[in-house]
Amino acid sequence: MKIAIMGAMPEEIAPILEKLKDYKTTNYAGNKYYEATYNGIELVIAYSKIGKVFSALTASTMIEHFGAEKLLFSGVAGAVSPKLKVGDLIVATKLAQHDLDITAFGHPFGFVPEGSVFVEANKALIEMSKQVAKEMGKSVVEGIIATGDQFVANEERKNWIGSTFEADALEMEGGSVAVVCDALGVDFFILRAISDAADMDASFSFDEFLETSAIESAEFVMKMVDKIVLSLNKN
Ligand code: OS5
Repeated sequence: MKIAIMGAMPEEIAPILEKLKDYKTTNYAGNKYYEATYNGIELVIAYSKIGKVFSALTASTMIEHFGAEKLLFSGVAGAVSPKLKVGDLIVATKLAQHDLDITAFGHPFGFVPEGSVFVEANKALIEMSKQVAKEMGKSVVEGIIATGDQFVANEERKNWIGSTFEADALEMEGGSVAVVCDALGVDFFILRAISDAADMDASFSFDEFLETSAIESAEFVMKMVDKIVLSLNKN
């Protein structure tokens, strides 16, 4: 079993690489991929660079080139739900692309023919995350994540995304990773820790909390890996 762990920015995977210490680095298609053995399981780790295109490329590469059979995403997000505060963890139940718009042809936002507005994340991994949260004594919110090629720093846009997709959080990669994993039949799990409220102060909040929120998310994702290893050893 090989598990992919991806982020979008270097800061999102740095805590994971620090934990592993020993890994092999390969340059492929404009990115660095880090391979390691952890608790007897093979890992491939990478940050994609920002946005839907780069993240789709990295997810595809991890699966098709490096042979990943499950994909875990770790990173930060902007909060849409007022219940989510900086540092809170959200697990995506399903994801949509908020900037996908062919409504001129009568389709809903986020929809293209032969696609779907939402892509659902793997239920078993979400269930596993509940156990992990319990064991860590952390609370993790399950919710809808909306993805687009836009850093949202605007209350009006945020509220539109919230009402159109019932989104709880937003970011720039999860929806595209979900499409790739769904198409290739790979179980995926998208975890984000809140870095900002996607409002006029978002860029300042993001700069202040990127590192600490990324650590929160990465620590949780590594516990998910531990849990997956345990479940594989049981079967
Ligand atoms: O990966 C992008 C999406 N991430 C989640 C997120 C988010 N997405 C949308 N709206 C929000 N309000 C969000 N809050 C959190 C975070 C990330 C946002 S884009 C940040 C770009 C920051 C930056 N720009 N230049 N650098 C960093 C330095 C640099 C320079 C050269 C190479 C690499 C980095």
